[in-house]
Amino acid sequence: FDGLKAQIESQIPSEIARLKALKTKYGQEKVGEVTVNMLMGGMRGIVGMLYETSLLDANDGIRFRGLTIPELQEKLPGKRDREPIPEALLFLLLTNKVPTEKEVEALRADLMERAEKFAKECAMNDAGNKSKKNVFDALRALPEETHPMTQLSAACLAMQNDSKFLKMYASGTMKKTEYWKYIYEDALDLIAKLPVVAAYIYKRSCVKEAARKSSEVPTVDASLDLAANFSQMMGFSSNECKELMRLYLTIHADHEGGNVSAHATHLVGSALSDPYLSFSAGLNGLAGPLHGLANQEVLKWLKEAQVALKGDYSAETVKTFVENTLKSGRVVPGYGHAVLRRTDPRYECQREFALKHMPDDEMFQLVSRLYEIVPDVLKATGKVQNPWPNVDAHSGVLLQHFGIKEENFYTVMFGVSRSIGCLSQLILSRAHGYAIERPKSVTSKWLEEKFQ
Ligand code: FAM
Repeated sequence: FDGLKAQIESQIPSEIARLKALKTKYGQEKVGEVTVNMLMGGMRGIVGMLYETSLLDANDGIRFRGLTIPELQEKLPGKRDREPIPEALLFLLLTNKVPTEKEVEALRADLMERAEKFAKECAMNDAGNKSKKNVFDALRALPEETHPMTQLSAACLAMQNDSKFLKMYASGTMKKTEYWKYIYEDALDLIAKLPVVAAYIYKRSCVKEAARKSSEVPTVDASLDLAANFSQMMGFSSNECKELMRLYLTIHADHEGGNVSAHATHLVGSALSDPYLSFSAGLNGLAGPLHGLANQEVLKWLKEAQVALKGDYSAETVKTFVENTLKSGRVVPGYGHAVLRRTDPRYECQREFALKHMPDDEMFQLVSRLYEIVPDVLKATGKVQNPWPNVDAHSGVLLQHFGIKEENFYTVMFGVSRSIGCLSQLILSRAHGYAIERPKSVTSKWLEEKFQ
């Protein structure tokens, strides 16, 4: 299947010409100013990179190639029920075009073929030729209690041996204009392999009951879509859970370029590191509690609240619980955002999913109650820029409901999804010849000398 690759290729000349014209015409124009506050505040608000696949507006929320989440839900083809499938989003991100049903199906089949081939080869490897190690051997060598995110990132590195870009670069025969083709192959391989590796990590390390545990290479059902197969490999075959996985993998895929995981992937990739190296770096950033790990933190916190509140979700009691969290020096996980200044649309669509599929779930009711209370408590601190919930405030409660109760796995699912956005941009960055990143840093002494 080369429909998608051919479409990307056909767009490259006009995209490069467009970027060149932008540079020629506006190369000397200013896009903003940098204050010392911005410099010292984590580069907040500095316009400093090109990132085509999505754009975040403080008030409108995220747009994937111009489309909001409700628009994705409406317009992307390939749906099994109501939610879009991530294959359709991947096509959109790479081509800036809503694909046809046929195009989505072809991409789905391509990804599932890659996944199946990978899983079969590794399983055969396990059964037969023990001298040829594979990524699952690398994971088995890690202690079972190693954090699942560390395992996922290590797995990316362990799979780097398979990088086609790496081999071509080392051969010295690849032209610069061809880089993207091998990055594309690696990226699609990686997007296909990650759910298999993640399901393996789940069953080996996260699941506690002996009956659900396994250290076998998962079996891929290539007739399914990527998300449904992921859910099934983890041991959840209900249609509702598959539908949740489609929503989950779609909405976590991309959030413009400056967030830690996207930026880390982009930065490392700019040194021509292959997708395995680059995305492993992104995952390491996603594993931080202020970024992707927040979904794990939220669940822990909700469980703490359940114990402390003993079913009393009255406004006063919940408010005191939230205030105590702040008093203990912790952040309220799942609330706040560096860019957004409203309730995250990714929160809203998960809330809709909950209202449709599990309105009576007790933990969902707690989450809803917190939504009424937390913003005012955060506003009262006088320093929180955005008191509204983000994506992580809701995802865990949905997963719990459908049986995915092991919260230390949640960020791994985020990572599986994030590969779709980060790696799409990585392909485009190489296709359009982006430069290596090298911003200027200064010392505090330099700043003092400049302004004193
Ligand atoms: N609870 C308590 N304090 C908070 C807060 C929260 N949820 N959000 C922000 N603040 C504090 C923040 O710590 C800072 O305090 P200091 O000045 O004492 O350091 C102050 O408010 C101003 O911060 P800000 O400008 O509003 O936010 P930042 O842009 O610095 O940080 C976040 C953004 C996301 C790191 C921050 O809101 C936070 O820590 N939230 C909780 C963790 C979380 O949910 N992260 C997930 C973000 C998510 F969308 C993702 O990446 N998956």
